[in-house]
Amino acid sequence: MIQDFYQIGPELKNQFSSDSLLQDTMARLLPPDLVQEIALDLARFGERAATDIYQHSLEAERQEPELVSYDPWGRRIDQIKVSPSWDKLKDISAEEGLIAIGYERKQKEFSRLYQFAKLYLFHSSSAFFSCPLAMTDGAARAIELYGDKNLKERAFKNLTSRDPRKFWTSGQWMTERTGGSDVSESATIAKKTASDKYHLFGTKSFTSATTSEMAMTLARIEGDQNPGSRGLSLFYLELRDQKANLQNIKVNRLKDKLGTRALPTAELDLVGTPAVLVGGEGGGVKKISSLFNITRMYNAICSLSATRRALVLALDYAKKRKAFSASIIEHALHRETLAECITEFEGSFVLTFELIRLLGREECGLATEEDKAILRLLTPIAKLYTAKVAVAVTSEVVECFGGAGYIEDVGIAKYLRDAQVFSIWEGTTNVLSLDVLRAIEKENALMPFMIDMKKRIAGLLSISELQKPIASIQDSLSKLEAYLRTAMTQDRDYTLASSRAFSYTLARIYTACLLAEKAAIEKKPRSFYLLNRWCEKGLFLLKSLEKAERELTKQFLDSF
Ligand code: MFK
Repeated sequence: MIQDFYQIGPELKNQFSSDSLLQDTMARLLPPDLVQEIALDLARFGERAATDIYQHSLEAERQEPELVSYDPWGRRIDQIKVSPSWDKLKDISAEEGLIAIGYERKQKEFSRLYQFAKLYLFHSSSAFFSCPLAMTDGAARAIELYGDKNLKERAFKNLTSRDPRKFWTSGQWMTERTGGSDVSESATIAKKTASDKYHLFGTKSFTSATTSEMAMTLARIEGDQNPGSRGLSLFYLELRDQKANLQNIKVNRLKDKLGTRALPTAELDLVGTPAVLVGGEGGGVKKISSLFNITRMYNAICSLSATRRALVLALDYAKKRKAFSASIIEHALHRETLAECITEFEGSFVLTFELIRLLGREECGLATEEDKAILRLLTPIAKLYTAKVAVAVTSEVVECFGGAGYIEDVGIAKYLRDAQVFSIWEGTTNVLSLDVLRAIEKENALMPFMIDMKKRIAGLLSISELQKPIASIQDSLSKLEAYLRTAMTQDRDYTLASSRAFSYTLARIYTACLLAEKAAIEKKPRSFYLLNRWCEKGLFLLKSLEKAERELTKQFLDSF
């Protein structure tokens, strides 16, 4: 008999009301009256993220951006055409205050938590409009810190506007042909025309959000003798003149990317583009780090959003899809697989929201020196960790859907393609691991970080359910201290070669401390279970990479 049988696809629900982790986190980190105040807005927005906003993202992905280089008469116009839905996502971003909330600071130090909760709901239904928003937010922060009166009155106001007619997005143009990691090789030259006015000449090879109104970029002022990144300065530019023509910018092509296909990412030539120096000459990398530290936080929140979206769909499907005479959720092995993914997701969620909590405190002048150092160190840690979780989990979720997951119109495969950008954009895992060392070496961030971990677990041994995981955390902390003592006796390459495992170890132990603290407050069996699972997977991941060991690695690679 031919069976009239069709699989039932997964279903998207209100993205806030169906997310108990987000609701609990808001309740844990915000005062009750504020939670009450914002919960309605989050629930309303969560519904939109599952309905009209989501539909716009699908439409934007169906109609990919296109570069029109010439008009019918052969004039070079370099217009990037995007879908009306992409434009609509921009309007929605303004109306919903997706940037504004963070700068109006009506919720004081909790504004960032509120804003990032909305961004978390938005990202997976935004076709990566979250990427221009990340750079917009970063640009607003850089201008807030380094901009003059003019920039604050013009650019900053537009970047943080709730009015779609006034709202601007910003690009962040750092990457040149020499690469995205080693920015010191940047070759763009700035020729001075008047006091802080310049013209830029060079090539920027990855400029996402090229449809933005403005950009922040790096260039070397003509005649500057400082080598490498020391000689780079930070510039602000507006892409178009009053007639909407590009200002001495040539768009050479749009990138044909693995994912993020609705997002226009271009290669540009700057051929005398007018620009304004921001924050004085030199120190450009330091200044633009205020921007990319924000985009790295967006990377973390968007990684979490994508991870959750994929997991929710996989769970929904697992309840409906039958195989071997039962729903696949009934199969013990499938349950184990999903539980492992959820553990990684929830751990990195707690880690990232702690980072955002600290950001809010810092921007409202409430952070202690220790908080600031921890914020600096947690930024690369959360970015690198959440990105890898997103890639691993979305890959597993494709597998959860079997062959259907591998088919484009089912809509699952794109989560994996899109997730791959998280561990590249705004710094690869290795670049971020080196930034962890930079934070420790330049900002002395390790000591407050270690003290903070110990403080969080102090006294928790008295709770019987926590005895085993706390013992495991303490053991890992002792091993970490032993590693640090050894590292001090070794050469520089020892520290460098270990820096990824070191960063992972910091992520895993710090998260374990946060989960322990949370479990102690909540006293729910589920919270104890999550903590145990997190700890059992392992917290200390470092191994000895002494000179002889590294020599073997070298020979191993040479013989490949
Ligand atoms: C969403 C879809 C996207 C679509 C597709 C996109 C595909 C990907 C395209 C890309 O290319 S993404 C790549 C983007 N690039 C980056 O994120 C930069 C990666 N590289 C780094 O982060 C390097 O580590 C860095 C450029 C920072 C190295 O620069 P330097 O100048 O060799 O480092 P140095 O000398 O250590 O730092 C200069 C100053 O900046 C120091 O301060 P001082 O001048 O006071 O000494 C540092 O402390 C400071 N600094 C560096 N990183 C910092 C920082 N300060 C605070 N926070 C940080 N993160």
